[in-house]
Amino acid sequence: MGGLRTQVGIVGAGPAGLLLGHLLHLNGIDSVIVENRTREYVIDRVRAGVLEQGTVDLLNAMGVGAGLQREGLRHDGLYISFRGQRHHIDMADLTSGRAITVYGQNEVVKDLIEARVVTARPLYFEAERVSVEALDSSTPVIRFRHGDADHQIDCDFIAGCDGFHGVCRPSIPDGLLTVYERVYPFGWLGILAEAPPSCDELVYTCHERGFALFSMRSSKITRLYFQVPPDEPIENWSDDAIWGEMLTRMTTSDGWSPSVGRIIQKGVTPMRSFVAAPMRYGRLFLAGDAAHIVPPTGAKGLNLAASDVLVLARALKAFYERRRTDWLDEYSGVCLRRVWKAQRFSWWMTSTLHRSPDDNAFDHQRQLADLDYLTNSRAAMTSLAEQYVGLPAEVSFESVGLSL
Ligand code: FAS
Ligand code: PHB
Repeated sequence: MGGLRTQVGIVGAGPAGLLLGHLLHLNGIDSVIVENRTREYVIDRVRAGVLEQGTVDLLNAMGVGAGLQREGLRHDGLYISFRGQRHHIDMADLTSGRAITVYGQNEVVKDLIEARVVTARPLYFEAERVSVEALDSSTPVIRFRHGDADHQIDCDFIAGCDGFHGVCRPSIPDGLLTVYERVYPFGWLGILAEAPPSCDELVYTCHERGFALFSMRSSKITRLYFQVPPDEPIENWSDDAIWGEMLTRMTTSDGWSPSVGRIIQKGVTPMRSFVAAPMRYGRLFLAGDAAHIVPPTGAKGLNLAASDVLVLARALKAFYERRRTDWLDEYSGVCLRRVWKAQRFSWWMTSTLHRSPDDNAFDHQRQLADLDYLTNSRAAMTSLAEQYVGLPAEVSFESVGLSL
């Protein structure tokens, strides 16, 4: 049995766990990261693609922004398309210069893993039978098997960054968490395609056949989605059928349509809104998808994970430097305030742009009127823009020893 000791044990090497590990490293705080998948699986997993201004600033301030600066695509605006017409929303103009950057989550994860390796701090992949215990004691424990050895890590704190299906949230005794959930009656069929982007910014489409989204990863790779029933088998969709549906929903009367190319990845993602509160139990702190899930329509998932760990890193730094515990006690409340705003925004984007099976003709006309108002009102466009590029951070970069 390998006995390890660390200040912060981190379960999960997704964006939340890796970002936290590096923020703690930059503040001289020790951590061990335990991940149950392989390094390749974690890197190749296709997920988010949109980074808020604040997440971009954080990655740069942490010194892990080289890839982002080299390959990230800054977008000052986006399009909302309905009734066969694209309407541009100039987010940078409406938010005094703030913007989003399109940079694949897998690239973010790859950059953070490389940074972790450079720090030589422990990062275990392919950990089996991971469990957490003694969460309400002063020495919580992570147990796992790695190779043919069992390991125990004695920690001061555990960060549960193990996503929605992880072990940390379910380890909190029953009855102590309040769960808020809405499961949507549709999912997204998403593809990666070898096709150069035919538009320089994202296009969100509300079509009578349902939602569709044009996004990208690079000057050669596009990422596209359309709405399907939640349990739709991907086998039902040949590549030709997928392109047929994409073009039907997205083509606009000015002749714009996504360029077609070889599909290199496809899958169906169910959609839900989920919040578990509080985001703390004893010495266990939940961050990212372990505590909350948003439908991807608002592109908030990855960005919320980043803002959670920024708040957690500040609290842990204050504890180790000044034995302050008030920020640890405030962690859940501070994060949930931002989480609920992102939940509201993601629900609104989802409800406004998707066709719900029990919607009737009145609902569709109301949606179109909502979009008509949105794209003709500076006030409404400003509201969307400021939420899409990301509301100001809850805590300052200085409070975690960073400067922009
Ligand atoms: P993650 O799920 O990314 O990471 C958790 C890590 O913990 C994983 O590596 C997992 O393998 C590991 N783990 C799980 N159980 C464990 C255990 N028992 N022991 C050890 N490790 C364990 N968000 C957007 O903003 N835009 C998008 O387009 C978008 N697309 C998405 C598409 C899909 C299919 C999914 C599922 C999510 C998408 N999201 C999107 C949301 C996504 O970006 C998440 O918000 C983001 O990955 C959250 O990061 P983490 O909290 O680190 O969780
Ligand atoms: C993506 O690029 O994968 C993406 C962009 C915006 C979203 C969701 C996904 O809302």
